[in-house]
Amino acid sequence: MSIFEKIVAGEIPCHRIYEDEHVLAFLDIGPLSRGHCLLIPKVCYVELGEMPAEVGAALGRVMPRLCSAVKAATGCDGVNVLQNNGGAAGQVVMHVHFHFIPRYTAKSPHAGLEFNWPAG
Ligand code: IU
Repeated sequence: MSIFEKIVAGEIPCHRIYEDEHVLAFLDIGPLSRGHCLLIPKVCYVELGEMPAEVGAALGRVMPRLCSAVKAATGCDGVNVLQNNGGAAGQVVMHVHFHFIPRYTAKSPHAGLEFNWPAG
């Protein structure tokens, strides 16, 4: 069982944001910025290329609303959606997940943690 399957099963606690039959969104335990969350399929696929199209569709259906909800809830100025696919790309948890990372301008009253991606 992957660590994220344990989160889905409730064996490891998380702050749930959205859930349906196929997907779960929850706050990242090590946020890169305030409000950083993850969207995952409930069934474990290690890499995007292994995932059936219907699971991709289930994730895709949620993405627009999740992105809007993250913006509304955090008051951020932008959102990076990022998916590390494979160890060489920085994937650490081997269960497909999409990062939703709120970004704040330096002037934002909501700014908290910040990070420097993309580095260029
Ligand atoms: P990566 O794309 O595999 O590098 O990112 C894994 C993310 O999963 C990373 O941001 C972790 O903070 C996050 N995470 C989590 O939210 N809860 C956990 O129990 C574990 C990792 I382990």
